[in-house]
Amino acid sequence: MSTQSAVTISLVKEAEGGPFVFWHDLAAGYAKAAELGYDAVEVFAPNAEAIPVDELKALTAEHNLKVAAVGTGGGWVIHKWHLCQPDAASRDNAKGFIRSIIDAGAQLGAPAIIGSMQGRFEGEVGREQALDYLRSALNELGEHAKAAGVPLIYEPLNRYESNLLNRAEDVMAFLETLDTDNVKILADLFHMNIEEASIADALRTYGRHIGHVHFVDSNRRPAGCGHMDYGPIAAALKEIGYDRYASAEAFPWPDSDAAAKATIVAFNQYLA
Ligand SMILES: [Mn+2]
Repeated sequence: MSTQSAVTISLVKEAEGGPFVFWHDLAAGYAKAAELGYDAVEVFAPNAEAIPVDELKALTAEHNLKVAAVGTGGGWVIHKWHLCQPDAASRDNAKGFIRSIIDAGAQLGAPAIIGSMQGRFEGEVGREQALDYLRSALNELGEHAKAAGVPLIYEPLNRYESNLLNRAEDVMAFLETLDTDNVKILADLFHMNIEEASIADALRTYGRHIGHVHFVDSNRRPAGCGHMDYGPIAAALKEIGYDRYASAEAFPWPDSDAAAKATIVAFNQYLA
């Protein structure tokens, strides 16, 4: 099996203006994704209760599209919770929020993604303390996801969004300190373009640990609308035998339909 295609649908009002292709209408997003030949959708909901599992199961059956992954960023965008906050109550809120999204996604066979919910170190929380908080949370949530039958996806971010782990070498060293074997890496090409000397080499460093890819261009516009060099990226993904999703997490530029179309054209050119 080769790489599968996916496209994002955001249901989060507070995230408007963010890098998601389709917005607020699951049925319309599924219909358009199916028409363009996508394999799956990635759903970003404000919380677990807002993930309509039954409706998604029906849409999945109707359009023969799977749910590639579910996002957890609503906990940060709406509540400003994250896993490295100084007080235990806030960290527990963050973990509970993510745990409930893992459970909802698992009913659809979809893993949850931890991106902005990882947080950052600042103030009274130093770097090592924050990494300890993150390690503990990933161990706990990774094992929770394992029991639910899905991996847990951890997304390294660029330096402007988190100061914890920005580069593949550092991420891999950290990953080796986890007790759980159920945490996979999300390789987001936009973040990697900012941080890595070579995106292709970084993908090889991650190797079999990659569980999801955010397929997007250098400027967060859809693939093909920036200056990303996809040839070496595609070659690296093929070399490591990547067979999960390349998901369009891009601005709806110039509009949602055109962004979805541009991405699937680039996907078919490089990754299909
Ligand atoms: Mn991403």
